[in-house]
Amino acid sequence: MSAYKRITVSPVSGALGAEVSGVDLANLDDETFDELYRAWLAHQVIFLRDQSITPEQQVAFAERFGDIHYHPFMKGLDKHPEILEIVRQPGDSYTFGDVWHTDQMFTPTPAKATMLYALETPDAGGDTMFTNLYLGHDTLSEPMRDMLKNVKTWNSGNSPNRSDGRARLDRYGGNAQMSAKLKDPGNQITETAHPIIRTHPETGKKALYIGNHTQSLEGFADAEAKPLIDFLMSHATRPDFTCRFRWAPGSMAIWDNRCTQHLALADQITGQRRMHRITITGDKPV
Ligand SMILES: O=C(O)CCC(=O)C(=O)O
Ligand SMILES: [Fe+2]
Repeated sequence: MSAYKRITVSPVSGALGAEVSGVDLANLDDETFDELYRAWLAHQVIFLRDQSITPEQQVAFAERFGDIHYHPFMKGLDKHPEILEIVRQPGDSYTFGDVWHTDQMFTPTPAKATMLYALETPDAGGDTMFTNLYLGHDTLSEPMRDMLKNVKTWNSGNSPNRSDGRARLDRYGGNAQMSAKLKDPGNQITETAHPIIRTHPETGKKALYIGNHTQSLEGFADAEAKPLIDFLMSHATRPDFTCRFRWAPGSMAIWDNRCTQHLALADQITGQRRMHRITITGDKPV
């Protein structure tokens, strides 16, 4: 018997991710939302197709997940500051989110969820990949997990060692529409330590909480931390821990940043790609 009465849930890979049908975001009742939320916790990222919603409807849907998070470095739409519009054109040399990461890991309370709604998509290119950080944790050896038990990462929003050492303004130069949205974070905190093994507050499962914002490991010498971070990042993003989503206009992806990483593929796109993104505030990782 299916665990769901209103929705149909079809996994897209052996690792994580499921397409969910039977949901109309323009007309969503509480029972359907409860099933969708359960599917989201179980599959870590869910994908909806053929949705047609206004910015107001997207904001209302997002608020069912929690409070809206505002990106410290990026401006939202003038009329809808909750929504960050992500745009890429053929020929742009910068792709927003083009390295494996988990959203806003550099803040004390990183994003719980991110939802991306596709308005314009190229015929080919511009897919998004996701990886399962529960698997990243569970497949480490016992001695490695033991060693990491009390280790903390140090994460930065604006000096990623791991993006050629270039700060945001410099990196975003290859995409005029994204660099125009950059803003000064003011006095918001953009560097934070977090436990590298985190317990998901809703599922109780342990995840390997690491991403490209991770610069170092607290108390470790750089010569010790770098190879360890390199190993853990390549382990966490093993192809068999991932799934890949191909967008079409009206597609929506909602991912759980507490147990996944994602990456926007910086491949060739045949036409403009334009998405509406909202993030939800999360808890302090423990
Ligand atoms: O555009 C995408 O596919 C994802 C970009 C990203 O990293 C994000 O929206 O958090
Ligand atoms: Fe992201």
